[in-house]
Amino acid sequence: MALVEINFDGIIGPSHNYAGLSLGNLASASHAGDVSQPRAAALQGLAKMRHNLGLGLTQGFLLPLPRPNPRFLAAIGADGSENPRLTAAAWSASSMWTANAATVSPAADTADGRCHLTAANLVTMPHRSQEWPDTVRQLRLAFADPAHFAVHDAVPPCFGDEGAANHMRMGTGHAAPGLEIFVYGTSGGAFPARQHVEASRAVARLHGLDPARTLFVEQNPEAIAAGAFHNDVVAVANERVLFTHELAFADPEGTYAAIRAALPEAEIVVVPADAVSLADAIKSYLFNAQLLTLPSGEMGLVIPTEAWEHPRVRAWLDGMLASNGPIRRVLPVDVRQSMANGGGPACLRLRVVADPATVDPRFLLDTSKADRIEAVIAAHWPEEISAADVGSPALAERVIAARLALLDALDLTELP
Ligand code: SUG
Repeated sequence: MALVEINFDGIIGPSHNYAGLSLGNLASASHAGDVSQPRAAALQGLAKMRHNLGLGLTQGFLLPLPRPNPRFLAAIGADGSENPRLTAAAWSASSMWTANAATVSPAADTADGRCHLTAANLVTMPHRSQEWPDTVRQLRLAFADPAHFAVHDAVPPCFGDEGAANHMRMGTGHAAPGLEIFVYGTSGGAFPARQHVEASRAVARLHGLDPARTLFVEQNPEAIAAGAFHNDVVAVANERVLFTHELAFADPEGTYAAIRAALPEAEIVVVPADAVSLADAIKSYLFNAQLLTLPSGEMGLVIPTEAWEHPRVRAWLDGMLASNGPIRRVLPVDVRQSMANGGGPACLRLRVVADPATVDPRFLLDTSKADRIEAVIAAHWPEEISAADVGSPALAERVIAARLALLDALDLTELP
């Protein structure tokens, strides 16, 4: 089979909760202390995967990581009873947002003709910094074939790296050589800039990218200060199309010119701030969308229902659909449980261009496997977790057993 884009969604783990751990992520802060619904969350994520499978697209998934994380607690000499924020960190289900699992360069872009993946160190947020060692184990299992894939450890922690959420790829097609665009932050005012340019440069070197087809673009500090803690909250690209908010980049015109110089076919759809303000874009997560090439060749935008229901965003989308632009369909999905922690449809997926036959089939989804996953979630995932439940030994046992039931159902028990 030919090379295709495969979206690997994170299955939302059984410890999903709202602990308000992410400074600069407005949704996470505003839902701190709310009661979460892990079962509903995981079913919403699975329904999104089924939706995209139903569009005729290839769909994969990654598994929740072990939580509460015994290795994280051991590394800081804690047993989980010391400090509620550290306990919550050890329980965090944040690996669901696989757009932060790694940065991926398809084979057509790399010097050795293999698809390269570098796990993201996620060092800016303690609860996320524990993810990468388990993530890299999983990536090495899913993409084990050395003829087609190279999986790198995370770059050193002195350089913050948040993975594909700050990386876009444009080109004439998924299989053709592409332009890789790394977006870094320098200052977010009160909020941290999570992506360091030196991390992006390191990833580009590790992947053997051609400097003539690689751009390093600064994120607009105003966007970070407004709550765009990752670039994928204000821009998304697919093949020749970039869909972006006017205020996403520090130098928008320079960025568009550099893209057009490297890719003359580029089509840049800019949403002006006087139609959708930065605040509306971040609240609705309009840009945290999956911009997908459908089997018909048309492009569709999978957005969260929050964007579809937002009056000014809806007005802009209606105008876009009525015009003759490159994005022909808008497809709303309900991922409200993830959205309440700042994770929209695009956060929940990692894009990998590959021949599905070269990927470990246990990580690829079909309808019968989705049924199997759904049955495990329905039987084992807690219905609710309140702030007071986080740290409870009885709930920890249930969360651990739930994940193991899923690994068992998918024949993936070799994952630690
Ligand atoms: O890193 N939220 C995640 C959301 C990640 C979204 N990903 C992308 N934009 N690609 C984060 O801020 C919330 C956890 C908490 O508050 O408990 C959290 O980690």
